[in-house]
Amino acid sequence: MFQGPLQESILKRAQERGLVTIAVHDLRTWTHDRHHVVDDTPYGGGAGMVLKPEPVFEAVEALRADGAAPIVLSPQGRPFTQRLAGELAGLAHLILICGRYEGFDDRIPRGLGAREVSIGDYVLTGGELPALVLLDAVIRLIPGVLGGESSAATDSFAGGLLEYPQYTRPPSYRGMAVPAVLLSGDHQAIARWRRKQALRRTRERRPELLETAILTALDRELLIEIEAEAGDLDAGVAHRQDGSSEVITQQPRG
Ligand code: JCH
Repeated sequence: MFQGPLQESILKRAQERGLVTIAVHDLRTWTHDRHHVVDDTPYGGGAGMVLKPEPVFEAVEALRADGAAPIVLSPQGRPFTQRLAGELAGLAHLILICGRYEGFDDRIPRGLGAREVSIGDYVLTGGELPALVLLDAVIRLIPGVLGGESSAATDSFAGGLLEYPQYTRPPSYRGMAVPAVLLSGDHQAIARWRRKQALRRTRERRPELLETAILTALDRELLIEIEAEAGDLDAGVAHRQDGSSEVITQQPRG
């Protein structure tokens, strides 16, 4: 499950350039029985199996010589965010613990003093894909991993807002034109348009992000314009991207 994503593109290059080292270990290495069993039935009954504590503790004790930060991937974890990715990118050594079955003996995260992290409110079959998601988000924040121009600092979420819409050639495709302002060469108008679009998208798709975003005085002016335009739309006034507008008349149905 790990070699595919880790042996492609940016994550592959980061490893080749020595910016990050990733080792994958099989928990069955730290079993002592003939069949290398890592799961057992849950106390108290119930369907399925849970991951046993012994192999996980022995694995982490063998691997954490330098005081690495253990992280258990789990649907019960703290939500993984860009902020947490940034925190983890500042740590020297992470140990990502991936379970299977119906979860973990609860003494695993507790006894290891591990962070528990969830990549989202849906149930996957194990922790491997969450670990890869976390690795991808963290590794791209390590200095030198991305090219200098595509700085991770200017990403969506870095400023707490969604990204503005982007366009490339051709200028018109299947009846959809690139907004004229982007072809105007007016850099100030472009910056203002992009900021307004970022605010509009955030308001429409993720309004809760506006509560915590860092907003300037200009942002608050733009949000007032956006609100007014949304109110107008309810009242039957359409605004075009070029700034013109018109009243929409609607035939009564029936
Ligand atoms: C995992 C499972 C039923 C867990 C076993 C280990 C993480 N964000 C996120 N979604 N899913 C996971 C995740 C991580 C590790 C494991 N499973 C499967 C199945 C469960 O409760 C009924 C819990 C899922």
